[in-house]
Amino acid sequence: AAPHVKSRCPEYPGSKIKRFPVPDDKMGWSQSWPQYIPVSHTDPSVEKKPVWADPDIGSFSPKFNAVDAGVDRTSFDGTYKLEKGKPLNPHGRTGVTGRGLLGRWGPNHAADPIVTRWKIDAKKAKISHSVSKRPILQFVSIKRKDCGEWAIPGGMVDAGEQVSLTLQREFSEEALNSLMVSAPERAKINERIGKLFKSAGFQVYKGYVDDPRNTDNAWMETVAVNFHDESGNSVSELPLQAGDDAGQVQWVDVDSSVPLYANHSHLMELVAKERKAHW
Ligand code: RP5
Ligand code: MG
Ligand code: MG
Repeated sequence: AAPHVKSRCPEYPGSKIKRFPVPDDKMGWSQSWPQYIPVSHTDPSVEKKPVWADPDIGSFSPKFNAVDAGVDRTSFDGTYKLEKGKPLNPHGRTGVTGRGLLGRWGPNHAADPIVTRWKIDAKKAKISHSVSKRPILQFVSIKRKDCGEWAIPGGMVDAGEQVSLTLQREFSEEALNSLMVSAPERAKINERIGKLFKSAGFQVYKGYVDDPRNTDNAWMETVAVNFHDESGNSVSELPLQAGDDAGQVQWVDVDSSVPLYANHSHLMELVAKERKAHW
């Protein structure tokens, strides 16, 4: 089974709320556990009813396990169960009920654009790792403002949005700061990255994300796609500038020792394997 560790982190992000501790052998819903008393939590930012969030269950009963009004409520893990009208996390207990920081009941769909190039020296020769002897990949990484962790510049799929568009949009917002420039400037940015993002890319992963914001009733899922600049002259020269929920942005070496947000280290491992790069 995919790891379910960050989804059980002791303190819920952006709060002082302590999750009810869930041991490995009590994760599954099929295990009856009468002593389980999870904490209910919905962040004030979600309760404010922003456009990206659902209303509370009760007044609201969307079609779960279906695409409903443009919102994809299906899970890559198959059909999820409901309990008292609320979706149950397919990977089991997390110690928190409600939505926490997540807007949607059930799956919250994101897309993760993994933009890579080879690490090169002054003479433009690929640099190999001294131990693995394999060439080193670099990817565009952002430092998340919410937790300070380095991550892939991913983001939520808007209602009705094509995932291919989310990938390009989130990359331009977080790594190129496209939200803060004029419309013509934004068009120029999209023209520069459009070719790379229009290429098929390598679909790295599609599924559940072990994200610290997950709860018993709301969780992250993603489609991660690798766009690789083999020659190093299409995106290498991009003027990286952090924007939106990113505090910093830079090219980071792909290496197993670099800690990353949520399950992003696992995603980078899959990219390294595919490209026969150092890991
Ligand atoms: C992670 O959260 C996903 O892998 C994606 O990178 C990210 C999406 O959430 P926001 O960046 O919009 O907060 O689970
Ligand atoms: Mg974003
Ligand atoms: Mg983001």
